[in-house]
Amino acid sequence: MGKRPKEETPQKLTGIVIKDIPDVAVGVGAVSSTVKHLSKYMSPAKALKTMFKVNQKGGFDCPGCAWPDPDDDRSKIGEYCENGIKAIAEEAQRKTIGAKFFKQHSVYDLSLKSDFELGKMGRLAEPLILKPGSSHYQPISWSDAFRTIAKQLNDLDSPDEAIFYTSGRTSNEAAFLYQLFVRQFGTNNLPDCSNMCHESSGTALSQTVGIGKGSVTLPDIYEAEVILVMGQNPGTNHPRMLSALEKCKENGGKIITINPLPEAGLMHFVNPQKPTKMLSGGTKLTDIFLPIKLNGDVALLKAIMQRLVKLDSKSTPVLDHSFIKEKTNGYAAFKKDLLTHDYETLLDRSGISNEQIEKVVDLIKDNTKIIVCWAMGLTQHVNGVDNIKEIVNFLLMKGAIGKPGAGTCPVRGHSNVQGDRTMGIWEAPKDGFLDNLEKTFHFEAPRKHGYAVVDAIEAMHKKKASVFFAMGGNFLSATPDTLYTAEALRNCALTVHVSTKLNRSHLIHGKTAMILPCLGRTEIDMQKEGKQFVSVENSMGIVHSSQGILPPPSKQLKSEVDIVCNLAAETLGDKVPTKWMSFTENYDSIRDKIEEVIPGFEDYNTRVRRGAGFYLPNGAREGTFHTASGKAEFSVIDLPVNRLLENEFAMMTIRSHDQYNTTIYGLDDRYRGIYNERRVVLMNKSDMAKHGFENKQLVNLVQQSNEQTRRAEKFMVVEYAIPKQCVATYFPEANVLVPLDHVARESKTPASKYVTITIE
Ligand SMILES: Nc1nc2c(c(=O)[nH]1)N[C@H]1C(S)=C(S)[C@@H](COP(=O)(O)OP(=O)(O)OC[C@H]3O[C@@H](n4cnc5c(=O)[nH]c(N)nc54)[C@H](O)[C@@H]3O)O[C@H]1N2
Ligand SMILES: Nc1nc2c(c(=O)[nH]1)N[C@H]1C(S)=C(S)[C@@H](COP(=O)(O)OP(=O)(O)OC[C@H]3O[C@@H](n4cnc5c(=O)[nH]c(N)nc54)[C@H](O)[C@@H]3O)O[C@H]1N2
Ligand SMILES: [Mo]
Repeated sequence: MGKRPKEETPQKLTGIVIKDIPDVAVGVGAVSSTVKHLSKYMSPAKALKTMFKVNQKGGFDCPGCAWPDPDDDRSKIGEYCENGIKAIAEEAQRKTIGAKFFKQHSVYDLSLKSDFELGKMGRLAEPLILKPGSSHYQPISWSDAFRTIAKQLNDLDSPDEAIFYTSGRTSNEAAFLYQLFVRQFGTNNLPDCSNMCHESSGTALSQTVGIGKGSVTLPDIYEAEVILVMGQNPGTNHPRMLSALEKCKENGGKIITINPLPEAGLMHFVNPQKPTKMLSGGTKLTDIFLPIKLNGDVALLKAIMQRLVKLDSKSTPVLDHSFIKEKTNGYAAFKKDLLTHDYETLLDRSGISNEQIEKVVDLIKDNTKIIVCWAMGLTQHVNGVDNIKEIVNFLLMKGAIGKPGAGTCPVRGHSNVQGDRTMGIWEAPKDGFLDNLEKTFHFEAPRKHGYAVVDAIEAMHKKKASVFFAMGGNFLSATPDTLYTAEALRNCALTVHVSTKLNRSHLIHGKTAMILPCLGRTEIDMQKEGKQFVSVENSMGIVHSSQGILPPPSKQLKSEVDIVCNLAAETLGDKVPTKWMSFTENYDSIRDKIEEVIPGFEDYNTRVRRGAGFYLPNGAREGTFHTASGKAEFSVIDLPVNRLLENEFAMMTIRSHDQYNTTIYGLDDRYRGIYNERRVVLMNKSDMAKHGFENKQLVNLVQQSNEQTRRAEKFMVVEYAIPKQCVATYFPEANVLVPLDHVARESKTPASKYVTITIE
């Protein structure tokens, strides 16, 4: 065994360049950046062919974000966006790494590379094993790999000693089979990236409006009178959303942006698909920008709602009283509590002035078609679930849900994270789902809830679990408390990753480790009965097909479906009646089973073949609330207390423009004017003066809790328009600072948007 691999991205600085923040997003800059990125990996002809097929009916679903495609009327050059193209280019690269590469590079050597460098090595080309005590990965045959994993699983004292993680790119078909395999094996240990992402939204929405998903469709966005965009940076993370917001504005809608940072994309947008707009300078998207303090959202919403309640009268109602009466529960208690809060305190906690709040209230009081969009800026807080419930309170008092142009819009991250949940990737499945699974597949499903992400890390750390299997993702770098998580993974007897690209989770491993290379979404999936397509569900609950078009970069790659079937057949043998290998021949057979188990998938194989796909049932969208009371629930939400000492900062960890979660496409954050460096900490000018920090000064970030100190060294201070005592760093470099137990109440989502640190 060689030296112990490094868990963190090495603390190498790459040479920062700071430029002015651009005042518009997308436009020519994005188009040229797109061409640059694609041509790094493929010929211009191939690049063009690929671009034409992105998010087209009959094409493949972009492996970037989960923003939906228009039902009709899709742009002829592909519903592409700059960052979608980067995601495709990253996957579609032809360079491969296999036996020879891993013979040359030890696991330790690879751990000295940055995440950016690891990603650039190429696509994983063949199955690999790292044997106990060995310093290098070496090839293993697929059959030996499956046999080794199956044996390890079957030797466990209890199925609950194995953990099966999922990232959110896995197709419906693969996800459905994967959860079936895991439950036939005997556990509900199915943590997923959703636990770190929109779990707070799911929890809050299920309790209040009876469905853990958003209620709006794209046409609703176009039709809305007011849209609030809270804690979200679509210019970088959901660029196609900007076109939808543009349409809303063209129809006379107004946009209120609530964010500690003036994110470029939201301020001003030049649609790359509208050349005339490009010449005229584009659209100003945000009408009112509220530079909120970190975690000031509950205070802000309370202030707005208090003003609305006080304005409301019999002669000039601003609230929807008939909706409140007929469709909701708990309004009286909610209102009583709301009015107890001191208005000045609310302003102070939010960091927003009375004048700005009056402007918002003016806009909202006479409108009823209101949508709130949100993402990680709201979910990743200790009070993440409360944040969402407070949004629901706000929509309910205005009657702004269950009708056109109004409702909830949690903007999902990974391209199929919502579909994976629908397919049963969940550590806390509902009994009804398990009942159907049992009936269809004739086995007894485990009923005890399994581990979510944070519990899974704890379990491995305490040696209560010893096999870790990941369907995609980069568990080590995506999770909090990197060093602790590394110890947890190192405690395992076996760690296995089904992956397309090399990442840090392959390097921090159990006694034995394996990498199983799989096809990407863009690639042709050829099986016994011909080319297969898969299906996915986007952020607005539309299920549609995705068909790869590129030849796979290596003959040895298997589809995720194929991998699950082989593993299940090898592990379960004849202990279950399911004919596992038959599913690989034609994925229609998987969809038939999904249809039997999950409501809303009637005629799946027919409907998924129709153009844009089909909508899943959504009660909240129709104004029917499947809660215990049959009504939408108001909630009484505590006002969060964000106490910071003089020398402390609240730190959020965010994404740059050149990354997809832990995959680093490049070192620039163009829309924030930061180039060629990721180890930065964005800080307010007056804080810099107060603490004597200069621009580009090197500092160490320190987090202290439960008598434990976490350190992230060598970060560069960058002066930025961010509220006082708030700082921002990039995920995943700063994940070492997020304590494992710093999670949202109820949803257990790591609170990585508010970590208290000091800076030295
Ligand atoms: N290109 C690209 N696309 C992606 C991803 C990617 O990494 N790259 N990731 C995908 C995934 S998995 C996800 S979940 C989404 C993530 O999409 P986002 O949620 O947009 O991503 P973050 O960078 O985490 O941005 C959070 C935003 O919230 C703001 N914020 C932070 N704290 C607060 C707060 O307390 N209150 C308010 N109001 N705002 C706050 C930040 O300033 C930032 O603008 O994007 C998806 N799409
Ligand atoms: N501090 C902090 N931490 C965070 C966040 C944050 O904002 N701040 N955000 C959280 C969020 S929202 C999320 S969703 C998680 C993301 O957590 P993950 O989903 O675990 O991480 P990714 O970086 O998206 O995973 C990338 C890896 O997936 C593999 N991959 C890519 N495509 C495929 C495919 O088609 N099939 C398979 N099998 N593998 C594939 C590649 O090997 C790649 O290296 O991180 C969370 N962590
Ligand atoms: Mo996410």
